[in-house]
Amino acid sequence: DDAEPLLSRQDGAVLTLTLNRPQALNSFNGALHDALMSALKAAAGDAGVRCVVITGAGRGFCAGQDLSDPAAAPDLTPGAAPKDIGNLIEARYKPLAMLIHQFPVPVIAAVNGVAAGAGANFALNCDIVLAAKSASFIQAFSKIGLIPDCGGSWLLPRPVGRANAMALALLGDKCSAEEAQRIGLIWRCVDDAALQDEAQALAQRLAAMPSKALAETRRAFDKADHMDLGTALSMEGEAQRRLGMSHDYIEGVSAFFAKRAPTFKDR
Ligand code: T3D
Repeated sequence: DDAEPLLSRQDGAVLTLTLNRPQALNSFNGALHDALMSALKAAAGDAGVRCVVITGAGRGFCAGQDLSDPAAAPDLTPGAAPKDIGNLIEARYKPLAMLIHQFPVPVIAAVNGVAAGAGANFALNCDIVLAAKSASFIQAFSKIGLIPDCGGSWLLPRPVGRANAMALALLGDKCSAEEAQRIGLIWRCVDDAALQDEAQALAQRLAAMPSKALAETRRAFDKADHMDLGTALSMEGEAQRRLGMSHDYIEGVSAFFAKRAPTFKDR
């Protein structure tokens, strides 16, 4: 149904991917999943990309799984056999979530409108979530008899605590961007008209920073979640050992003493 389910634009080292199924609030069908995975995989292997911005076309960001996609939707004919949708999670959502989780450069979600179901958790899995004030986040799963997927069980309780996470997931109510910022679910929200410019400015800033260190920071935060302080300190030492041997560290320190802007290139 879509000519181009994903739009792609590169400005310098910033790649912007726009989910482009506005008639269905950019919900995921097979074509969008395929296009997104291949664009992200290509960007991960492209030294010319140092930050990715993901946003949505039209009034929504992403309404999660396209519930009319025959590959995923239940057969609504009375008496029809239930469908195994577990495979869809393994085949589509898990690889997408893991790719972003391990991405070599920062990924920003510029949430321009409603983010529901897997669309909300897809956004929350990005490194920085910037949202328009009119945007919202909905854990829509409970309304259709499912659990939060696309990483929701892992991503939700961490930043907002169990009490907030449980209410969001069980009730499936709309959480406004301002409320999402207040409870720490997202980094911040901005005026609607400023969203794309702010996201691009942030992306250009991150693109000029030492990508390898930024990716190691994400990795360290996630690993430290399961560690005691002593183990975390050792893990930090290992990361500093790796980063200390990198071009970027030498460049960063040289630039500091030379009082000039650094040119980072590791990835
Ligand atoms: O196989 C599996 O299902 C497993 C995978 C699960 C992962 C998941 O993501 S499960 C959760 C799926 N998503 C949802 O349940 C959200 C469904 N959508 C909504 O609840 C509402 O659309 C919103 C709250 C997001 C927005 O409401 P509103 O009033 O602003 O817009 P609307 O009128 O409901 O939607 C606009 C159009 O987009 C509409 O089409 P129409 O009537 O204009 O032709 C609507 O049907 C379509 N649309 C919205 N969400 C989806 C969708 N079409 C297909 N799939 C959707 N998820």
